Amino acid sequence: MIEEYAPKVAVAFDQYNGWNFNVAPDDAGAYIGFGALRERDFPAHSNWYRLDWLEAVGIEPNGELVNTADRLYYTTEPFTLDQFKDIMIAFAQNDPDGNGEQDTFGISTLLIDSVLGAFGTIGKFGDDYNHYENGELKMWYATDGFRSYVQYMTDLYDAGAIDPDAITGQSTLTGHQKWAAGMFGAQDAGIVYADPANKSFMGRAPMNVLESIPTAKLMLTPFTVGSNRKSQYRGSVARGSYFTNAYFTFVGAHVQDDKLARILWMIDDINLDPELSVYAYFGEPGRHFDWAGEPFNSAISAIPGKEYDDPYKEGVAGFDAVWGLLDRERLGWKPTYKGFNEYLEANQRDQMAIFGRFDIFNATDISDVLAKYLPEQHVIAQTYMVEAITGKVNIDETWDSYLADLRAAGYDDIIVAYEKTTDVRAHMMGEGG
Ligand SMILES: [Ca+2]
Repeated sequence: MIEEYAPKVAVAFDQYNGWNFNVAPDDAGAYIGFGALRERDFPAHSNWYRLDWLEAVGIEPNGELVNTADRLYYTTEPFTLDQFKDIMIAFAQNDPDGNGEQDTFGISTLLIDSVLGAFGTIGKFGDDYNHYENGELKMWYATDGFRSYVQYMTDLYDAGAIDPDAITGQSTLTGHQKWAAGMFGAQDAGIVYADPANKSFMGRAPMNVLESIPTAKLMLTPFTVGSNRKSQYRGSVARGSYFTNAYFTFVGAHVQDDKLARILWMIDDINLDPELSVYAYFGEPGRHFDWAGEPFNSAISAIPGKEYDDPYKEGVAGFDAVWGLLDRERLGWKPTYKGFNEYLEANQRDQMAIFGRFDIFNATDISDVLAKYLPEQHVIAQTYMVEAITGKVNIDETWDSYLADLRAAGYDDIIVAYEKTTDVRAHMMGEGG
């Protein structure tokens, strides 16, 4: 019925593994929904730097520097880990803001994705990836990559390049306020924020510093690369719906076929017919929104001068105006970062994914196991990370006992439970698993 009454959905299923993903567990030939497991085939985040600070400390970007808007740039080549360390130390020690005081930091976090990725692992507390390392399934905080990361961060800490509030986890200022005040000079953030026309983005980091400091310049780069010239991007695998509407559409199991045909037809058109889907999501062009460029081939923008009660909810600001439709080639990217995104798509695709195991079909007890053990795992890993980075413990001497502490707190049970879930890469490649 999907092929007959929802042909555009059928094409999407062909493209995104849907025929494999949505199979009803106990009913051959039946489908339970419109979900997808999609490899996100483009990086959504980049390194953001204060370019005026790089200029002040005399560090040249790699690759070609491209100006996309007033005081907004991207460069086509990432920095290496060695360069990143030099930048962080210079930002802390060489007075990049020129006020004569040593009062700035490189970063304001202990966990910076782009550096963790350069060491070959991804994850954070609350977003706990697992992946294979040398054939062994591990939680991210137990990998050799994490160990190397923590070792690297000790040098940044020694040089005063890390905001000490990141160590204590406490501050009177938010990260957004610190960035706006020019207290640190590099962070990871979404490429999507690089949009001066978007007021909600201008009100938060990283863009807010362009308004608070008139001489500030920002530069995006691809994620820092490790010794093998590779990085990894967190958020590589997305599980969800193909379509915003279908995500909220539930159809009774016993609905008659003639009604189901009409439901499928509506889902097909509202989501995948270009004109109808634009109308359903954003309203009428010229009345509710403007095209940023050519109709159906550019991003959604607010109408200049029009008062919106809430531009975000009305779909002309924020993520929805960018990510709203399946076909992001057609509607996706604001002109300010289109070039950067195209560069990343062409050059960084193979650096996207570390696939581990995931309970795609909600068919194992992994969520119970995680609920039982993860809070204590977080305490152990977070404490170790802080103590190692600040030099309270020697990593070479304590790494094995750290792993033993994790094991004593349920680590092996987590791995055993994950081993029963689906191997994501094998599944996406149609190999079962
Ligand atoms: Ca200073």
